[in-house]
Amino acid sequence: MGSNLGDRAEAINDALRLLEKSPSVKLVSRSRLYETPPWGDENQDAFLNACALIETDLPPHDLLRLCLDIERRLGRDRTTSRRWGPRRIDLDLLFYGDERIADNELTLPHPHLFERAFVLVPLSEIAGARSISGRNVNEAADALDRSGVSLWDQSVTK
Ligand code: PH2
Ligand code: MG
Ligand code: MG
Repeated sequence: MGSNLGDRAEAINDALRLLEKSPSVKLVSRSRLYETPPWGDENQDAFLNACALIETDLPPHDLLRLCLDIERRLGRDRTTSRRWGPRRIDLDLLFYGDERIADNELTLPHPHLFERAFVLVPLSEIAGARSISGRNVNEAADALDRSGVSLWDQSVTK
């Protein structure tokens, strides 16, 4: 999950609440919030990122549709074509068990997962011992430059 527009923490927490509301989703655990420098398109505000581990009986593409629907309900504007640009809320699927999928709609595991400290640092909090595509999440997180990635202090008003 990521947000860099408006009340970022609210967007992520609202997304989690809506996910949990689905009868097909059980929230197993969630990471804390991290403030992270923008990746890919550096000319934008810092993100808050977090990861959640869920159990679901939805097949991957149905889960993707649920995520897109939640993004829409939280006011995500997809009319702007700026790649990697600012967003109110972004819900990305990182992996789904050991499934490998590559079609027009969905690539799993997420193709950029191992390049991004903003993904691996929160992910290692809730799934550090897990292996994805044969790589251990904790080791991959430790191997990345995590400069600028910091635990977000919610007692500080931003
Ligand atoms: N998401 C992107 C592009 N860049 N940078 C950070 N720090 N966090 C994100 O969630 C993020 C990003 C595309 O979805
Ligand atoms: Mg994304
Ligand atoms: Mg996305």
